[in-house]
Amino acid sequence: MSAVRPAPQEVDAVVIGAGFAGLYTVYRLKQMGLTHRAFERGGGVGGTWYWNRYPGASSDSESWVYSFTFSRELEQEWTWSRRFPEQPEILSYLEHVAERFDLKPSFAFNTRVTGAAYDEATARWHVETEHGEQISARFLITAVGCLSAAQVPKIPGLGQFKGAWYHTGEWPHEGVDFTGKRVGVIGTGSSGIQSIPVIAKQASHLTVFQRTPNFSVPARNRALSREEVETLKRNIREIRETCRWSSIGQPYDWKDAEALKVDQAALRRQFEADWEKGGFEWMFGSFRDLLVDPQANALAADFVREKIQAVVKDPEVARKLTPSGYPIGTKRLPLDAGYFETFNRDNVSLVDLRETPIEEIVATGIRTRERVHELDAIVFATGFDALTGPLTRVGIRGRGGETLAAKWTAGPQTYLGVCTRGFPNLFMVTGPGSPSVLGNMPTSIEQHVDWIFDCITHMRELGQSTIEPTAEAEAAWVAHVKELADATLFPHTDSWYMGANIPGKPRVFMPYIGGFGTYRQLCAEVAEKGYEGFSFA
Ligand code: NA7
Repeated sequence: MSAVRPAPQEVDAVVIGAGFAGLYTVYRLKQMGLTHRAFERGGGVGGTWYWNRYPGASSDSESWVYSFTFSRELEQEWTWSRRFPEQPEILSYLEHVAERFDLKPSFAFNTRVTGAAYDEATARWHVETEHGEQISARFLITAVGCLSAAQVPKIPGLGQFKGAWYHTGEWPHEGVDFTGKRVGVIGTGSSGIQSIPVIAKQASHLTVFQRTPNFSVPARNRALSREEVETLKRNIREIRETCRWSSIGQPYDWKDAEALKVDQAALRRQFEADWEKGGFEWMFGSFRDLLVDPQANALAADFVREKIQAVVKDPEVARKLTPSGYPIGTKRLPLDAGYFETFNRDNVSLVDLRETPIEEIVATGIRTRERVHELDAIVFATGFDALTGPLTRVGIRGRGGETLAAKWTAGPQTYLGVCTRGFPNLFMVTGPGSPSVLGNMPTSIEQHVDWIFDCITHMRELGQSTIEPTAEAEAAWVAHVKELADATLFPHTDSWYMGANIPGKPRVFMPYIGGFGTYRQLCAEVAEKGYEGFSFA
């Protein structure tokens, strides 16, 4: 008897991912009574927080905004312990959400989606998993995260290294004990800056391999008192409402004042006061010209440079750690817990890769142009193929078999960052061209998912089976995203926002930088005008 392939299972929607976005998407699907299957490559819920278990991993948004708003009960029941939640607590929160709303049964875990092809004849998506499952769905909703495709640079010789190596974004679940070990960390982005102070306390020696010195602002993380928690819970609705309409989805916004127009003593006082507060507010709740005017930016950059010089005792190390040549804030600004102080420890050394580049990895460590640094373990804090990487690697094929990767060779083409022409009924939660990583992620996610479900409701009411952007609307949106970015200092810097960290990736500023509140308003207007810029069939 020949093996007959079973007919694909038919559902209304397939969801990929079980992080904040996937969980909320499944919640909404259940609420609307739409049949669905959801897939997650990890063994449990959590997304980013399932994988990024490196020492010191923490959210850079305050806990009271880095959470869901869709349920008042959930909001009141859950109590965060710290100002900035750390990875284990965020993972517990997401597990709680999954249990509380009975979301887990919707997911197949340890199941990678290996392809999704749009069939024009049936107007349905055919989705395949690594286990050979076939599903036919009307809607494909990607909730794959923006920073989930980990990048290990192709440094020759990694295969011969006798020690252990790790990427921060794919950290072993059992944890890693660096006690008594000589550890090398490559990379000084947020993950490096969060993990370096913690690893330094464990390792016998830590060598930090730095390619570009980074600016960083103190997080000043701390436990929340009972009184604070009570006040926050009492005011949570107003706090959240402010986030919804602010520039970066946070409960603060740019000040009306401009750095170049205020008195320099007042500017200094403001910088100092915000520095003491800690957190992103130092930059993104500050003078509104900081990210658009190079001279204003230089005032902020000089302030941080001074702080570095004041903290780091060895003048040569301080020199190497001091960033220059790019505006502060145009690489994703890290928050830290004693990062620069760590370089005053006797067991920490810094290798400036601009002076002595890595040549290869050898059995016993890393060889730079100068010498071999003997290591027992290497930590790659080398980042991600951001925003487009998580989507293009799924193997999504639209009309005529075109892949997303092929369509986006010159940079992502989307309308509102949620849909892309030629891929009908594909919805990308926090896709490129939306504010996504420039805002508080849960705020971005909820807005996108709500918009998607309003759109699906609209289609249901009008009996429409497919939606996709018009060519004109998509081209205009791509141009608008670029125009907004070009009015800022961001495009001048090599950053993952620009795709500059991935060899061969087109140099395009990928997120929408017009402000989260403005974006929310635009999306609402598109919907009010009968989904202007979309065509239905
Ligand atoms: P990032 O921010 O992309 O940082 C990666 C770091 O690794 C950065 O310092 C890079 O230097 C460095 N890097 C990358 N490739 C190499 C090679 N080949 N050699 C040496 N150094 C290298 O990633 P993170 O994981 O820290 O943060 C990602 C986001 O996650 C973060 O912003 C939050 O939003 C959460 P470079 O600056 O490119 O010279």
